[in-house]
Amino acid sequence: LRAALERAKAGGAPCVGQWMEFPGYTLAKTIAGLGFDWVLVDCEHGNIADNEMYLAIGAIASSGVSPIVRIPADEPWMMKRALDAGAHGIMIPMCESKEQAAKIVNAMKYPSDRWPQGFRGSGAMFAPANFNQNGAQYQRTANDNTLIIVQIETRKAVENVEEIASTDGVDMLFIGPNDLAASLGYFPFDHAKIEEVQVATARTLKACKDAGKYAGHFALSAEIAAQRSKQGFEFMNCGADIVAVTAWMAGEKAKMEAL
Ligand code: 3PY
Repeated sequence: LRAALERAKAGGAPCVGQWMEFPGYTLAKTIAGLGFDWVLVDCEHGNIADNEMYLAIGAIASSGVSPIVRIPADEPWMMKRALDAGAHGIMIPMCESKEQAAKIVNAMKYPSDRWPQGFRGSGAMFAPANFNQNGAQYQRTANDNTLIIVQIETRKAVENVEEIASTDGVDMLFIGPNDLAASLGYFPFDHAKIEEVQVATARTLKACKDAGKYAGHFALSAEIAAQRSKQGFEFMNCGADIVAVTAWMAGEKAKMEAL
């Protein structure tokens, strides 16, 4: 995952993935088999319970693709479960301050010389296999290998974005444009057309560049993802399973009715 992000940062192909809202080993395997850099298992808004998260992570990692889990909130126990299941990266919604970002980082790091404040508990039984490692190798390298992604999606987050970006251990800031628009007082789905949202987006991107952090943006199509890539974002999805299923099936239904 870090190699794909570095490729994107160096001006190569963006680090692109897909978004899973449905549960299922076979669905995860099918999406990962399409050859994305990553697939995100959305445990914030998706219908994905704990055991289904485990299955999806295993399916994605065994396809040579990086599983990323979005947890519902910045709860250390949720980070621990997703990390222990073998996620290569964790996305945390609604990060609003440097203090919150630092707490997130500490929860995701094993205590070590580099991370004396780290408080992740040892006991990752299943994660090593999803990194093709044994337990000791995983224990030694997890702090460096697992990606910490915080979401910028509120007015307060944007006000503090330079400080959040400068937080040691935060790897990426990822814009949730719908929540950001809502927090700024607009209808979420109109985010692309709203100047204030785009100004906040540009400020977040600049904060990432200045702090040497990766920048990510939510996108539900290749066109939008490519636009964000041109703007300087390294990491974006280009769709979601629920959107693919409903758009395609509704389209076929409409065609059928017209035949
Ligand atoms: C948003 O658009 O607010 C997101 O977090 C993407 O799911």
